[in-house]
Amino acid sequence: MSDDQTVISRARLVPVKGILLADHVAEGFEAVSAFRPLPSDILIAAYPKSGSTWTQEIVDLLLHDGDAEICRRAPINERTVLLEATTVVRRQSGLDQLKKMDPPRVIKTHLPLQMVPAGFWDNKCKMIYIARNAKDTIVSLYYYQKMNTFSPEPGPWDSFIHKFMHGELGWGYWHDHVKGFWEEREKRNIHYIFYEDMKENPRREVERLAKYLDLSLSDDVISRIVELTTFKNMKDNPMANQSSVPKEIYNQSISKFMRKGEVADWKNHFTPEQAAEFDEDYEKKMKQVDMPFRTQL
Ligand code: PPS
Repeated sequence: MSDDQTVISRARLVPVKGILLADHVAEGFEAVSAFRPLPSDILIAAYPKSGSTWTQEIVDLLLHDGDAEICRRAPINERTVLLEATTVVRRQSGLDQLKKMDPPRVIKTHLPLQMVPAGFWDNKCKMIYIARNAKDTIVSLYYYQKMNTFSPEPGPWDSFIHKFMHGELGWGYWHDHVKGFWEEREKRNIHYIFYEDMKENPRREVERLAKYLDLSLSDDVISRIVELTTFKNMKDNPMANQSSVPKEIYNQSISKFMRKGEVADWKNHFTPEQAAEFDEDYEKKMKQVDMPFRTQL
């Protein structure tokens, strides 16, 4: 029982194909794996807390010519659907939601590349991957697991860092997640974005996204989309800020979903010793790839 008398049953992590998933997601994995997408489906993939909601909002706006009203037709989780969502945390599973949606459908997943349903590759669906530097991702995830009362208990910050380094937080190692999509991006036509690039030059990234999606939009529309998807505007938008998720699930009095939206917030959380240990581990796991991650702008 929590302080406000809400019964909380946090998820347990269980391995599926060697990857730890929340128990309710693991239970539904077979059905998710068998999902047959339409060729027009667009998949947004990301390790948690990397900026996927931001990307979902941009893509929905791009598909609707920057029409703010249309993009307020429903909360972000209903306009664009988490493939592996279950009825433990949502009114409907992702698979049931998808049955009722008209194409082109925007689908989100946190699954690592090797667990993405084969149909997405068979149908050559457009696929966008968003990655964020590891240190800011883990800070964001720590606050998220505090406020998302169905996610595993994060525990103390220091042990959370170790769980991240040892791949004990769900969805597999962050390192493998970002590398998996990076290494396949050319062969499989994956549009790879970095959160830090979006922060640095959102217009350039929105234009790149439009091009990838074969959309030709006016400069005005692009400007409007950039403006509608600033951190401040999304934070104030009830259809984008996750305020419609019941408080029993997302307790935003603990931490807002739209929390800070910055690059280098990790500096406010890592001690110099923690940063040094993290960096040493990071070098070992990332040395074979040359990925342009930035931990500050
Ligand atoms: S989730 O729960 O996995 O879907 O989270 P995700 O949406 O991938 O990532 C949440 C973090 O992205 C930040 N965010 C933004 N940053 C900048 N601009 C915009 N528009 C934006 N929208 C969301 C959000 O605040 C989370 O990061 P932190 O660092 O916690 O603030």
